[in-house]
Amino acid sequence: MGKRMEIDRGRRAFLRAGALTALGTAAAGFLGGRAGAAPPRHDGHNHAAHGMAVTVGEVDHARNGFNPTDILTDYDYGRVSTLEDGRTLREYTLTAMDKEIEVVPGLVYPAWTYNGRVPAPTLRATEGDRLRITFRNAGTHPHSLHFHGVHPAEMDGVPGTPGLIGPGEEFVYEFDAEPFGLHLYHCHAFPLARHIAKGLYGAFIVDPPGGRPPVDHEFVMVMNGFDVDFDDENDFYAVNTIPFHYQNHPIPIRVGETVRIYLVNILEFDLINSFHLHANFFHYYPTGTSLTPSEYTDTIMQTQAQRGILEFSYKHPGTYMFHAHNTEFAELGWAGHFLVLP
Ligand SMILES: [Cu+2]
Repeated sequence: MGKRMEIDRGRRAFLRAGALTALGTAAAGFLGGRAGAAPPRHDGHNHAAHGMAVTVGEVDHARNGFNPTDILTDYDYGRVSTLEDGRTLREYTLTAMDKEIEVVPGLVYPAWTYNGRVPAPTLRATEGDRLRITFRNAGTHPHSLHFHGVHPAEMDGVPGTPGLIGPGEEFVYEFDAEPFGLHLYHCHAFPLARHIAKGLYGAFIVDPPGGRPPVDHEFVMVMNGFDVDFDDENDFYAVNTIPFHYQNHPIPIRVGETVRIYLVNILEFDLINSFHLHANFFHYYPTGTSLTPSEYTDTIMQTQAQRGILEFSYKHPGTYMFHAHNTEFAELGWAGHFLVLP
């Protein structure tokens, strides 16, 4: 309990300080739901204190260079060619670069990114494909690409291997896409927590030969967070980086349409993250390495680097929440809506 109270105090102290400085007036509305700090309305009733937490205004997606709505369905299949042995070769280029990202309106975070976005591009291949990834470090610190999957030690991207490179250097990773499933990649330079928390991670989908059964929608969701005051505790939580994005911009689907979510947890500093779907249940495929679901549920949890595939459809039209069932995370940004149309 002592530790917990310290964490809470630290966060609140930051949020209070932020309201007066960096967060500015726009983001002060964010505090309304969190701490009841919004100014009372003319009838003296503090409406925000009863409603859901939410950000006021919009971050500048164009300046950020990415939009979480687009990230849901943005898959990078690489530059495709055929090898002499008939196998498919997929070539990708990833560049590490320092970049400021507006996380909530008015609050800019000095991120480290692959290709200028957080999360990094979702790389997608089919099991057995050859992958060739040219990695350039245009940042100010040593970085690497560490893939989850099966590959030789020298392609593992950890200290002591050729894949950990300094600023201005380049390295080509080459290995086969295996096993099929939902994986991820991230920087493995030390201190690891800092290199991950700064934004160097992305989803890596390996489809089974022949693919999964077709669905109406496939969405990529990377659960992450931001420690904007660098005290090794997260101040904001999100799916695909921007807190409350899918609450402010609900994801439209239709009754009866089949939905597949590729869900990855990369959250640093907190032990466990979770996903809860409202008024519905989903089939869950841990790590996506089997075509048979292991569970039919409405809530799953993942520790860092755990991931899994969710499949569901909605029976009734309406607006439905999805969010971390760690309630604190939900109130600090990890909450969204599906808009289910008739
Ligand atoms: Cu790094």
